[in-house]
Amino acid sequence: MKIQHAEFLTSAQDLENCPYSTLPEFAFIGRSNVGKSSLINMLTGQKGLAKVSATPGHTRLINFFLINKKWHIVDLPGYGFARVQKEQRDGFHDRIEQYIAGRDSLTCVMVIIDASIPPQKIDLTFVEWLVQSRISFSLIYNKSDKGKKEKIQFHIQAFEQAMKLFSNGKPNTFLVSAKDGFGGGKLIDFMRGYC
Ligand SMILES: Nc1nc2c(ncn2[C@@H]2O[C@H](COP(=O)(O)OP(=O)(O)OP(=O)(O)O)[C@@H](O)[C@H]2O)c(=O)[nH]1
Ligand SMILES: [Mg+2]
Repeated sequence: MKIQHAEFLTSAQDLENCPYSTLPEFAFIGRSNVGKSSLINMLTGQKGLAKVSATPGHTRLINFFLINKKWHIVDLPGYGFARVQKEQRDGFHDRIEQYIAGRDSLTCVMVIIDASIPPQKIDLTFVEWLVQSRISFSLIYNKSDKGKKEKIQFHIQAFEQAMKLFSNGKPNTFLVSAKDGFGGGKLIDFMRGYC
């Protein structure tokens, strides 16, 4: 199933300034440069919808997109960008955490993981926080086009293994590539299932 209609709605600095909504909402989050914005463009079929950058830390605001006039995708700033000043970085984290923990219409947090590299501590720490906070999330392994299939599978298994230290359950997982479109249909179907 494809997305027929997608439009940029608005940007917000923090939870307080997010638009009032009762529509189901899916927030895309992950390390800087993991491909959150690229993934949104791939899913919507609109290359320039979310801003993609070669410079990590590009997305600074909470960006809202209206999908098929029925649900929202939200592009969040990436976490763990070392070149952003520490004070500013912590501010980012606070604002993102407040949005995730406090947004009533948030249906599912879509955690984007780079499957082309081994598990990163910062991703595991974030996922652990979601588990402890009892926030509903899915894992989206991106960049499946980058490297051999065996290596990608090895990284995914290692991530799942590491998660066992703090979680009994197994979240929904998806393997995708924002670059070549792999897995996009399944991800859209999953989100549409809530709408
Ligand atoms: N090979 C490959 N490259 C990708 C994929 N997804 C994104 N990229 C590249 O990764 C870089 C970062 O992509 P963005 O979409 O800007 O990443 P982001 O997570 O939104 O980054 P921030 O907004 O800085 O947090 C770009 O150069 C993309 O072209 C993918 O699936 N495969
Ligand atoms: Mg981005």
